[in-house]
Amino acid sequence: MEMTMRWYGAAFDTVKLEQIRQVPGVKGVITTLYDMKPGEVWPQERIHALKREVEAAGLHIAGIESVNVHDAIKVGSPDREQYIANYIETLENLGKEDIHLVCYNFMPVFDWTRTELARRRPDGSTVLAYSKAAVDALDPERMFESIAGETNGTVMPGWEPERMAKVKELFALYRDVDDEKLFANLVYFLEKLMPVCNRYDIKMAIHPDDPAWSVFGLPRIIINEKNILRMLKAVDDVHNGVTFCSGSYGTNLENDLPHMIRALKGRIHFAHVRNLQFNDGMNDFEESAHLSADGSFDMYEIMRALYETGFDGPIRPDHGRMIWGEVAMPGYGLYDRALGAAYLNGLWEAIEKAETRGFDK
Ligand code: CS2
Ligand code: MN
Repeated sequence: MEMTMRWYGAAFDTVKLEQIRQVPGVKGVITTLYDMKPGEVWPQERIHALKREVEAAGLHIAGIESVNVHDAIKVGSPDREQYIANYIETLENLGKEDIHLVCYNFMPVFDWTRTELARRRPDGSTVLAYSKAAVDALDPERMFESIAGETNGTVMPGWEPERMAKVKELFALYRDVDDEKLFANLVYFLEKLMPVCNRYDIKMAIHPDDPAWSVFGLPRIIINEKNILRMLKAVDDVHNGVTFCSGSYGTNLENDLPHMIRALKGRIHFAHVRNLQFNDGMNDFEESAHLSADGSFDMYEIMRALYETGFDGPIRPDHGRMIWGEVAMPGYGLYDRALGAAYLNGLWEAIEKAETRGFDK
């Protein structure tokens, strides 16, 4: 595995590449052209410039998160052909710049859903949290307004204000799209992408739906082992793979994370590792520190499953807490993600050495 951190680009991120460079073991960033709208073609010159900028700081681009998918592709409207052609052109431009990993998601309307961006924990840190009661009480059209005041002035991924202004139209677009239709549209999209992915060896890594169940009656498909295996089989090419995000699959306590990792062996191209603490079963959870003891997951078992299945892609500490007075994009401050990276590196080193040397040497 390769430890990385996500970086949104100099114009959007509060964290600097020079700071990321100082996190032990981190040589790669997962980045994006954050201002590109879903459906736009990413110009090769801009990808090239981004690459140079990252390399000038002594780092490299380990992958892209995300190239967002236009809603026309998800709902399967006739104009999807144009948007798929644009997506392919973007992949070509990434391939020409020697980039081989693309994370994306296939969630309708909203990307991840949280009801609080700054819930205070007993140690004074603040974290993203989800409460079913809050979701149930919320008019989805008000979802964005309800959290807009907590973004610390940043633009959150998937929650771009221009998109959120059109939430009503977006809901109308998905009126006739159920899980089966969404699945068929995903398969259609992936089949069209595979030739370019094969030509440039680009691994597509779908990010799970977060939380891993339907919110506001919208279809959700990338939520459990059965559905992902179905998707991997439907387009049975190694370039059709997944981003294993423990904090997203883990929202559903029925998902056995180490078991899923083993079942997806060979098709996990990217890993997001974070911990959650459940307060009232799945009705309420918050994003804890990465340390196993701080949340509900056994992080050692998650890392061990990745190790044992020969995972060799980029990994990143997913969201971190806001600590030490930092003001940053919720989930994406420097300090707690750096602690997460160090902890995950420590687990990995211990697992690797125990495996290769044995405990008694
Ligand atoms: C990420 C997602 O910040 C997060 O929660 O895990 O926004 C992720 O980047 C996208 O869903 C991937 O397309
Ligand atoms: Mn994630």
